[in-house]
Amino acid sequence: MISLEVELTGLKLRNPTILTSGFLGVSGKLLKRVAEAGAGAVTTKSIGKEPRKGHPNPTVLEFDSWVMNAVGLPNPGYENFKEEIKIAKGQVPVIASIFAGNPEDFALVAKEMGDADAIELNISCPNLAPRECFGQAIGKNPDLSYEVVKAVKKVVKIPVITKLTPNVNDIKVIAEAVERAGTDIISAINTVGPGMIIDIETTKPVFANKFAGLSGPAIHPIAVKCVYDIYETVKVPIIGIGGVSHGKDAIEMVMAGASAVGIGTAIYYRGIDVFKKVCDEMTEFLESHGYSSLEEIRGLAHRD
Ligand code: RRO
Repeated sequence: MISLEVELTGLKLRNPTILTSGFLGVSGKLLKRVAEAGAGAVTTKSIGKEPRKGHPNPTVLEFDSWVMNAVGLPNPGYENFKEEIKIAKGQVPVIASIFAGNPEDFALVAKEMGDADAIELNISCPNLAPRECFGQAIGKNPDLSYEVVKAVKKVVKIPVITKLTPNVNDIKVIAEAVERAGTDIISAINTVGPGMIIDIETTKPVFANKFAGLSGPAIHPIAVKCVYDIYETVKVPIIGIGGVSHGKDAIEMVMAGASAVGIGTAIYYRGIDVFKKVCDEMTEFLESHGYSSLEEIRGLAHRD
């Protein structure tokens, strides 16, 4: 039996499937359930300095090939969330996703996440008004992205993952900036957009927030290209996120250069067992093609 174990700078995983930050990361109990269902690591919903309500409903809509969300960073604030991380711990590494509006606040929240096994810096959420300097307002700017990573690296010892947005001219520029600032790992991508949908009967935008980020199978080719570009630019390990629903999608990500993959939206389509299913399908692919490890296929798509 081929081992799917992977090690990302300081983070040992029993398999390369990671629950991405999102709706199953809101409580310690839910994170535990995902670990029990087979994930190699789990990520919390993004946590900020203050409690936030998020956008009004509808916030998530599912389509045949993609999901749209405009959840709007709802969270109880870091003080009220610390206990959930303690509850989630035990089975697999717990990654605390955090967001803030400036480097100082990122550092402040990061310092309080010491019970987590790693921190993910969300500088890539597309669902905020431009006047709110959160999310991709930071991640679209290489200098700001650099400052955030630098500030966090100064105050924490656990591995730092930086999550990039695809909604930029050139993701290589951002990847280079966050590596130079000391990020240990890069995860990519956050949702694409935002986009919008209009109800042609009522003539109104369907989302209360009007605009929403896209995830799921439709964005997978964009995510693969981003991972491919990042792999050409940096040395740090990459977590490939975006439309990973089946083993073949995960294999594609690894061939583009990913060391592990994030799974989130696929839970809507394939259930919570998707982590185990993807691992079984990856193993089956490797065995049937005569490969003996994931290492053997990492970055293969870059060969001439
Ligand atoms: O909460 C959200 O609306 C959200 C976040 Br924090 C994110 O990083 N990506 C996304 O699509 N939605």
